[in-house]
Amino acid sequence: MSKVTITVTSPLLPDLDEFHSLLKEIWNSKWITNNGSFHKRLEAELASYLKVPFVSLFTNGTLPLITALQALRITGEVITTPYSFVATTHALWWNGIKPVFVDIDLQTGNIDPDKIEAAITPKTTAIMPVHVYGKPCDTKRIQEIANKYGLKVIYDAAHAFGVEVNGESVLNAGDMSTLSFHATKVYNTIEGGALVMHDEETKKRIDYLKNFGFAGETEVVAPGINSKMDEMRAAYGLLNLRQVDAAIESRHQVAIKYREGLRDVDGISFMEDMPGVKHNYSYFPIFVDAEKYGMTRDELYFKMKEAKVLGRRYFYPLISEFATYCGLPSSSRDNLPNAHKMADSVICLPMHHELSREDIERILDSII
Ligand code: T4K
Repeated sequence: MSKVTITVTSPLLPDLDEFHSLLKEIWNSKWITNNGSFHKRLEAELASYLKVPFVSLFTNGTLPLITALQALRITGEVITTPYSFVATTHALWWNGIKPVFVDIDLQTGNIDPDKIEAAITPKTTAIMPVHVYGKPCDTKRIQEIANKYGLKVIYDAAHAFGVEVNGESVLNAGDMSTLSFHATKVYNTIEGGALVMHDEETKKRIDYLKNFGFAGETEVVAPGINSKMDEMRAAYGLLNLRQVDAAIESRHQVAIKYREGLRDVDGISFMEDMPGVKHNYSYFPIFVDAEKYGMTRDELYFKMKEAKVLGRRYFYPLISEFATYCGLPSSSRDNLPNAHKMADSVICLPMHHELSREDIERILDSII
Protein backbone atom coordinates (compact mmCIF):
# COMPACT_ATOMS: atom_id res chain seq x y z
CA MET A 1 0.00 0.00 0.00
CA SER A 2 1.42 3.39 -0.93
CA LYS A 3 2.18 5.69 1.98
CA VAL A 4 0.04 8.72 2.75
CA THR A 5 1.85 12.06 2.36
CA ILE A 6 2.67 13.82 5.63
CA THR A 7 2.43 17.58 5.12
CA VAL A 8 4.35 20.19 7.10
CA THR A 9 1.17 21.34 8.78
CA SER A 10 -2.54 20.65 8.92
CA PRO A 11 -5.13 23.22 9.95
CA LEU A 12 -6.88 23.13 13.31
CA LEU A 13 -10.54 22.81 12.32
CA PRO A 14 -13.57 23.49 14.53
CA ASP A 15 -16.30 20.91 14.94
CA LEU A 16 -18.45 21.18 11.82
CA ASP A 17 -21.81 20.89 13.62
CA GLU A 18 -20.86 23.61 16.09
CA PHE A 19 -19.68 25.84 13.26
CA HIS A 20 -22.91 25.18 11.40
CA SER A 21 -24.96 26.28 14.37
CA LEU A 22 -22.99 29.55 14.64
CA LEU A 23 -23.43 30.08 10.90
CA LYS A 24 -27.19 29.73 11.41
CA GLU A 25 -27.02 32.48 14.03
CA ILE A 26 -25.18 34.72 11.59
CA TRP A 27 -27.69 33.94 8.83
CA ASN A 28 -30.58 34.78 11.14
CA SER A 29 -28.97 38.03 12.28
CA LYS A 30 -28.17 39.05 8.68
CA TRP A 31 -25.12 40.89 10.03
CA ILE A 32 -22.18 39.32 8.19
CA THR A 33 -19.26 41.76 8.52
CA ASN A 34 -18.19 45.25 9.78
CA ASN A 35 -17.59 44.80 13.51
CA GLY A 36 -20.47 42.40 14.16
CA SER A 37 -21.14 40.59 17.40
CA PHE A 38 -18.85 37.59 16.70
CA HIS A 39 -16.07 39.98 15.74
CA LYS A 40 -16.48 41.88 19.03
CA ARG A 41 -16.59 38.64 21.02
CA LEU A 42 -13.49 37.25 19.38
CA GLU A 43 -11.52 40.46 20.03
CA ALA A 44 -12.50 40.32 23.72
CA GLU A 45 -11.84 36.59 24.10
CA LEU A 46 -8.48 36.80 22.35
CA ALA A 47 -7.38 39.72 24.55
CA SER A 48 -8.25 37.66 27.61
CA TYR A 49 -6.68 34.41 26.32
CA LEU A 50 -3.50 36.15 25.17
CA LYS A 51 -3.24 38.28 28.35
CA VAL A 52 -3.00 41.53 26.40
CA PRO A 53 -4.95 44.79 26.85
CA PHE A 54 -6.37 45.25 23.32
CA VAL A 55 -6.72 43.22 20.13
CA SER A 56 -7.89 44.46 16.75
CA LEU A 57 -8.82 41.71 14.29
CA PHE A 58 -7.64 41.77 10.67
CA THR A 59 -8.35 39.81 7.54
CA ASN A 60 -4.81 38.35 7.42
CA GLY A 61 -1.43 38.70 9.12
CA THR A 62 0.17 41.00 6.54
CA LEU A 63 -2.23 43.96 6.75
CA PRO A 64 -1.65 44.49 10.51
CA LEU A 65 2.06 44.94 9.76
CA ILE A 66 1.30 47.52 7.08
CA THR A 67 -1.27 49.24 9.31
CA ALA A 68 0.95 49.35 12.42
CA LEU A 69 3.62 51.16 10.39
CA GLN A 70 0.97 53.62 9.17
CA ALA A 71 -0.48 54.18 12.63
CA LEU A 72 2.92 54.94 14.13
CA ARG A 73 3.81 57.13 11.11
CA ILE A 74 7.02 55.22 10.50
CA THR A 75 9.15 56.59 7.64
CA GLY A 76 12.72 56.45 6.33
CA GLU A 77 14.58 53.30 7.37
CA VAL A 78 13.51 50.39 9.54
CA ILE A 79 15.84 47.79 10.99
CA THR A 80 14.59 44.26 10.47
CA THR A 81 15.60 40.63 9.98
CA PRO A 82 16.10 38.81 6.68
CA TYR A 83 15.21 35.49 8.36
CA SER A 84 11.43 35.57 8.14
CA PHE A 85 8.52 35.11 5.77
CA VAL A 86 8.65 37.70 3.02
CA ALA A 87 5.53 39.51 4.30
CA THR A 88 7.60 41.13 7.07
CA THR A 89 9.73 43.13 4.63
CA HIS A 90 6.94 43.58 2.08
CA ALA A 91 5.03 45.55 4.75
CA LEU A 92 7.88 48.06 4.84
CA TRP A 93 7.99 48.27 1.06
CA TRP A 94 4.26 48.93 0.85
CA ASN A 95 4.83 51.94 3.14
CA GLY A 96 7.74 53.29 1.09
CA ILE A 97 10.17 52.45 3.90
CA LYS A 98 13.71 51.20 3.26
CA PRO A 99 14.43 47.90 5.01
CA VAL A 100 17.81 47.62 6.70
CA PHE A 101 18.71 44.00 7.36
CA VAL A 102 20.60 43.02 10.49
CA ASP A 103 22.04 39.56 11.09
CA ILE A 104 20.49 37.00 13.42
CA ASP A 105 21.51 35.14 16.53
CA LEU A 106 22.15 31.45 15.75
CA GLN A 107 20.66 30.28 19.05
CA THR A 108 17.17 31.63 18.35
CA GLY A 109 17.04 32.66 14.69
CA ASN A 110 15.96 36.14 15.85
CA ILE A 111 17.59 39.51 15.12
CA ASP A 112 20.86 39.87 17.07
CA PRO A 113 20.49 42.88 19.41
CA ASP A 114 24.30 43.27 19.51
CA LYS A 115 24.24 44.17 15.81
CA ILE A 116 21.34 46.64 15.79
CA GLU A 117 23.14 49.82 16.92
CA ALA A 118 25.66 49.70 14.08
CA ALA A 119 22.80 49.74 11.56
CA ILE A 120 21.10 52.86 12.97
CA THR A 121 21.35 56.02 10.83
CA PRO A 122 19.68 59.46 11.14
CA LYS A 123 16.88 58.05 8.93
CA THR A 124 16.08 55.10 11.21
CA THR A 125 12.66 55.41 12.84
CA ALA A 126 11.84 51.90 14.03
CA ILE A 127 12.91 48.31 14.60
CA MET A 128 10.77 45.46 13.27
CA PRO A 129 11.94 42.16 14.77
CA VAL A 130 10.24 38.78 14.33
CA HIS A 131 9.76 36.11 17.01
CA VAL A 132 10.81 33.43 14.54
CA TYR A 133 9.29 29.96 15.15
CA GLY A 134 7.64 31.55 18.21
CA LYS A 135 10.98 31.84 20.04
CA PRO A 136 10.86 35.19 21.87
CA CYS A 137 13.30 37.90 20.85
CA ASP A 138 15.45 39.58 23.47
CA THR A 139 12.74 42.20 23.97
CA LYS A 140 14.49 43.87 26.92
CA ARG A 141 17.68 44.60 24.98
CA ILE A 142 15.75 45.68 21.91
CA GLN A 143 13.66 48.12 24.00
CA GLU A 144 16.78 49.56 25.63
CA ILE A 145 18.22 50.31 22.18
CA ALA A 146 14.90 51.74 20.97
CA ASN A 147 14.68 54.01 24.02
CA LYS A 148 18.25 55.19 23.62
CA TYR A 149 17.70 56.25 19.98
CA GLY A 150 14.00 57.21 20.18
CA LEU A 151 12.83 54.39 17.91
CA LYS A 152 9.49 52.58 17.76
CA VAL A 153 9.36 48.78 17.94
CA ILE A 154 6.81 46.72 16.03
CA TYR A 155 7.05 42.96 16.57
CA ASP A 156 6.01 40.58 13.83
CA ALA A 157 4.62 37.97 16.21
CA ALA A 158 2.95 35.90 13.47
CA HIS A 159 4.47 32.74 15.01
CA ALA A 160 4.10 33.72 18.67
CA PHE A 161 0.43 33.07 19.47
CA GLY A 162 0.18 32.43 23.22
CA VAL A 163 3.93 32.61 23.85
CA GLU A 164 4.81 33.90 27.32
CA VAL A 165 8.04 34.80 29.09
CA ASN A 166 7.92 34.37 32.88
CA GLY A 167 4.11 34.47 32.77
CA GLU A 168 3.92 37.65 30.65
CA SER A 169 2.71 37.60 27.05
CA VAL A 170 5.49 38.30 24.58
CA LEU A 171 2.87 40.27 22.64
CA ASN A 172 3.05 43.05 25.24
CA ALA A 173 6.60 43.98 24.20
CA GLY A 174 7.32 47.00 22.00
CA ASP A 175 4.78 49.50 20.68
CA MET A 176 2.62 46.92 18.90
CA SER A 177 2.69 43.26 17.90
CA THR A 178 1.07 41.57 14.93
CA LEU A 179 -0.37 38.06 14.66
CA SER A 180 -1.24 35.79 11.75
CA PHE A 181 -4.21 33.45 11.95
CA HIS A 182 -3.51 31.80 8.60
CA ALA A 183 -4.62 28.18 8.13
CA THR A 184 -1.04 26.97 8.63
CA LYS A 185 -0.65 28.60 12.05
CA VAL A 186 -1.08 27.16 15.58
CA TYR A 187 -4.35 29.09 15.83
CA ASN A 188 -6.23 29.91 12.65
CA THR A 189 -9.33 31.68 11.38
CA ILE A 190 -8.70 30.30 7.84
CA GLU A 191 -7.18 33.64 6.80
CA GLY A 192 -6.88 36.22 9.53
CA GLY A 193 -4.64 38.19 11.82
CA ALA A 194 -4.56 40.81 14.55
CA LEU A 195 -2.78 43.78 15.98
CA VAL A 196 -2.08 43.90 19.71
CA MET A 197 -1.75 47.31 21.34
CA HIS A 198 -1.44 48.80 24.81
CA ASP A 199 -4.16 51.46 24.95
CA GLU A 200 -7.70 52.20 23.87
CA GLU A 201 -6.82 55.33 21.86
CA THR A 202 -4.44 53.32 19.68
CA LYS A 203 -7.03 50.58 19.20
CA LYS A 204 -9.55 53.21 18.12
CA ARG A 205 -7.11 54.59 15.56
CA ILE A 206 -6.26 51.12 14.27
CA ASP A 207 -9.97 50.33 13.95
CA TYR A 208 -10.37 53.47 11.81
CA LEU A 209 -7.40 52.53 9.66
CA LYS A 210 -8.67 49.03 8.93
CA ASN A 211 -12.04 50.49 7.88
CA PHE A 212 -10.98 53.02 5.20
CA GLY A 213 -10.18 55.61 7.89
CA PHE A 214 -13.84 56.09 8.84
CA ALA A 215 -14.25 57.64 12.30
CA GLY A 216 -18.04 57.87 11.95
CA GLU A 217 -20.62 57.81 9.20
CA THR A 218 -19.33 60.92 7.45
CA GLU A 219 -15.82 61.48 8.76
CA VAL A 220 -12.63 59.99 7.28
CA VAL A 221 -9.56 60.74 9.40
CA ALA A 222 -6.86 58.90 7.41
CA PRO A 223 -6.29 57.08 4.12
CA GLY A 224 -7.23 53.75 5.66
CA ILE A 225 -7.60 50.42 3.98
CA ASN A 226 -10.18 47.63 4.12
CA SER A 227 -8.78 44.81 6.25
CA LYS A 228 -11.75 43.81 8.38
CA MET A 229 -12.50 40.26 9.44
CA ASP A 230 -16.00 38.97 8.62
CA GLU A 231 -18.46 37.29 10.99
CA MET A 232 -17.98 33.78 9.58
CA ARG A 233 -14.28 33.72 10.29
CA ALA A 234 -14.76 35.38 13.69
CA ALA A 235 -17.22 32.62 14.66
CA TYR A 236 -14.81 29.96 13.39
CA GLY A 237 -12.08 31.66 15.45
CA LEU A 238 -14.19 31.55 18.62
CA LEU A 239 -14.59 27.79 18.24
CA ASN A 240 -10.89 27.26 17.55
CA LEU A 241 -9.94 29.24 20.62
CA ARG A 242 -11.60 26.53 22.75
CA GLN A 243 -9.34 23.81 21.37
CA VAL A 244 -6.06 25.65 20.83
CA ASP A 245 -4.59 24.67 24.23
CA ALA A 246 -5.09 20.98 23.45
CA ALA A 247 -3.54 21.51 20.01
CA ILE A 248 -0.49 23.20 21.54
CA GLU A 249 -0.09 20.32 24.01
CA SER A 250 -0.22 17.80 21.13
CA ARG A 251 2.49 19.80 19.35
CA HIS A 252 4.53 19.79 22.56
CA GLN A 253 4.36 15.98 22.64
CA VAL A 254 5.53 15.85 19.01
CA ALA A 255 8.49 18.11 19.89
CA ILE A 256 9.42 15.81 22.80
CA LYS A 257 9.40 12.75 20.51
CA TYR A 258 11.42 14.54 17.80
CA ARG A 259 14.05 15.55 20.36
CA GLU A 260 14.25 12.03 21.77
CA GLY A 261 14.62 10.58 18.29
CA LEU A 262 17.16 13.07 16.96
CA ARG A 263 19.32 13.78 20.00
CA ASP A 264 22.05 11.32 19.02
CA VAL A 265 21.97 11.80 15.26
CA ASP A 266 25.34 13.16 14.20
CA GLY A 267 25.04 16.32 12.10
CA ILE A 268 21.43 17.11 13.02
CA SER A 269 20.75 19.81 15.61
CA PHE A 270 17.57 21.47 16.85
CA MET A 271 16.41 24.18 19.26
CA GLU A 272 15.68 23.39 22.90
CA ASP A 273 12.93 25.06 24.93
CA MET A 274 14.02 28.35 26.49
CA PRO A 275 13.92 28.61 30.29
CA GLY A 276 10.90 30.52 31.65
CA VAL A 277 9.16 30.48 28.25
CA LYS A 278 5.72 29.05 27.54
CA HIS A 279 6.23 27.83 23.99
CA ASN A 280 3.59 27.17 21.33
CA TYR A 281 5.62 24.67 19.24
CA SER A 282 4.55 26.40 16.06
CA TYR A 283 7.50 24.99 14.08
CA PHE A 284 10.17 22.36 14.63
CA PRO A 285 13.27 23.39 12.66
CA ILE A 286 16.24 21.04 12.38
CA PHE A 287 19.65 22.11 11.09
CA VAL A 288 21.81 19.90 8.90
CA ASP A 289 25.59 19.96 9.19
CA ALA A 290 26.40 18.37 5.82
CA GLU A 291 29.89 17.26 6.74
CA LYS A 292 28.86 15.45 9.90
CA TYR A 293 25.54 14.16 8.57
CA GLY A 294 27.02 12.97 5.28
CA MET A 295 24.34 14.61 3.18
CA THR A 296 23.49 18.23 2.37
CA ARG A 297 20.34 19.89 3.64
CA ASP A 298 18.80 19.76 0.17
CA GLU A 299 19.72 16.09 -0.29
CA LEU A 300 17.94 15.29 2.96
CA TYR A 301 14.99 17.51 2.07
CA PHE A 302 14.44 15.67 -1.23
CA LYS A 303 15.06 12.27 0.36
CA MET A 304 12.31 13.06 2.86
CA LYS A 305 10.08 14.16 0.00
CA GLU A 306 10.61 10.80 -1.69
CA ALA A 307 9.48 9.16 1.53
CA LYS A 308 6.37 11.42 1.28
CA VAL A 309 7.43 13.47 4.29
CA LEU A 310 7.02 17.12 3.34
CA GLY A 311 9.22 19.36 5.45
CA ARG A 312 9.70 22.99 4.43
CA ARG A 313 12.84 25.09 4.19
CA TYR A 314 11.43 28.02 6.20
CA PHE A 315 13.19 30.52 5.75
CA TYR A 316 15.21 29.77 2.64
CA PRO A 317 15.98 31.80 0.59
CA LEU A 318 16.46 34.76 2.91
CA ILE A 319 14.24 37.77 2.22
CA SER A 320 17.41 39.71 1.37
CA GLU A 321 17.97 37.32 -1.58
CA PHE A 322 14.68 38.10 -3.34
CA ALA A 323 14.74 40.34 -6.43
CA THR A 324 13.14 43.36 -4.73
CA TYR A 325 15.64 43.41 -1.88
CA CYS A 326 18.92 41.86 -3.08
CA GLY A 327 20.29 45.22 -4.28
CA LEU A 328 20.10 46.84 -0.85
CA PRO A 329 23.48 47.47 0.80
CA SER A 330 22.37 45.57 3.94
CA SER A 331 21.54 42.51 1.81
CA SER A 332 25.19 41.71 1.18
CA ARG A 333 26.16 38.19 2.19
CA ASP A 334 29.00 39.52 4.37
CA ASN A 335 26.48 41.46 6.47
CA LEU A 336 24.33 38.38 7.15
CA PRO A 337 26.57 35.35 7.77
CA ASN A 338 24.43 33.76 10.48
CA ALA A 339 21.21 34.25 8.56
CA HIS A 340 22.77 32.54 5.54
CA LYS A 341 24.08 29.71 7.69
CA MET A 342 20.65 29.06 9.16
CA ALA A 343 18.78 29.44 5.88
CA ASP A 344 21.17 27.02 4.17
CA SER A 345 20.85 24.32 6.82
CA VAL A 346 17.21 24.43 7.96
CA ILE A 347 14.35 22.02 7.40
CA CYS A 348 11.13 22.54 9.36
CA LEU A 349 9.73 19.11 10.16
CA PRO A 350 6.00 18.44 9.93
CA MET A 351 4.44 19.94 13.04
CA HIS A 352 0.75 19.89 13.88
CA HIS A 353 -1.78 18.59 16.37
CA GLU A 354 -2.77 15.50 14.37
CA LEU A 355 0.57 13.76 13.92
CA SER A 356 0.28 10.17 15.12
CA ARG A 357 2.99 8.02 16.71
CA GLU A 358 3.31 6.20 13.38
CA ASP A 359 3.66 9.51 11.49
CA ILE A 360 6.43 10.62 13.85
CA GLU A 361 8.24 7.30 13.42
CA ARG A 362 8.01 7.61 9.64
CA ILE A 363 9.33 11.18 9.79
CA LEU A 364 12.23 10.18 12.04
CA ASP A 365 12.96 7.12 9.84
CA SER A 366 13.30 9.42 6.84
CA ILE A 367 16.10 11.28 8.65
CA ILE A 368 17.91 8.71 10.81
N1 T4K B 1 4.97 37.31 9.19
C1 T4K B 1 5.45 36.06 9.33
C2 T4K B 1 6.66 35.86 10.17
C3 T4K B 1 4.82 34.98 8.70
O1 T4K B 1 5.33 33.73 8.83
C4 T4K B 1 3.67 35.21 7.92
C5 T4K B 1 3.02 34.13 7.23
C6 T4K B 1 3.18 36.53 7.83
C7 T4K B 1 3.87 37.55 8.47
C8 T4K B 1 1.98 36.89 7.03
O2 T4K B 1 0.80 36.35 7.58
P1 T4K B 1 -0.45 36.02 6.59
O3 T4K B 1 -0.73 37.27 5.77
O4 T4K B 1 -0.09 34.83 5.75
O5 T4K B 1 -1.57 35.71 7.56
C9 T4K B 1 2.63 29.81 4.59
C10 T4K B 1 1.50 30.75 4.90
O6 T4K B 1 0.73 31.11 3.76
C11 T4K B 1 1.92 32.00 5.61
O7 T4K B 1 0.80 32.42 6.36
C12 T4K B 1 3.06 31.77 6.59
N2 T4K B 1 3.54 32.98 7.18
C13 T4K B 1 4.21 31.06 5.90
C14 T4K B 1 5.36 30.80 6.84
O8 T4K B 1 3.75 29.82 5.41
P2 T4K B 1 3.27 28.56 2.38
O9 T4K B 1 3.38 29.11 1.01
O10 T4K B 1 4.41 27.80 2.92
O11 T4K B 1 1.93 27.70 2.59
P3 T4K B 1 1.40 26.45 1.77
O12 T4K B 1 0.16 26.81 1.07
O13 T4K B 1 2.51 25.84 0.99
O14 T4K B 1 1.01 25.46 2.97
C15 T4K B 1 1.97 24.69 3.68
C16 T4K B 1 1.39 23.33 3.98
O15 T4K B 1 0.31 23.43 4.87
C17 T4K B 1 0.84 22.59 2.78
O16 T4K B 1 1.82 21.82 2.18
C18 T4K B 1 -0.26 21.72 3.37
C19 T4K B 1 -0.69 22.47 4.58
N3 T4K B 1 -1.98 23.16 4.37
C20 T4K B 1 -1.98 24.43 3.87
C21 T4K B 1 -3.16 25.10 3.68
C22 T4K B 1 -3.18 26.51 3.12
C23 T4K B 1 -3.14 22.51 4.67
O17 T4K B 1 -3.12 21.34 5.10
N4 T4K B 1 -4.33 23.17 4.49
C24 T4K B 1 -4.39 24.44 4.02
O18 T4K B 1 -5.49 25.00 3.89
O19 T4K B 1 3.01 29.88 3.25
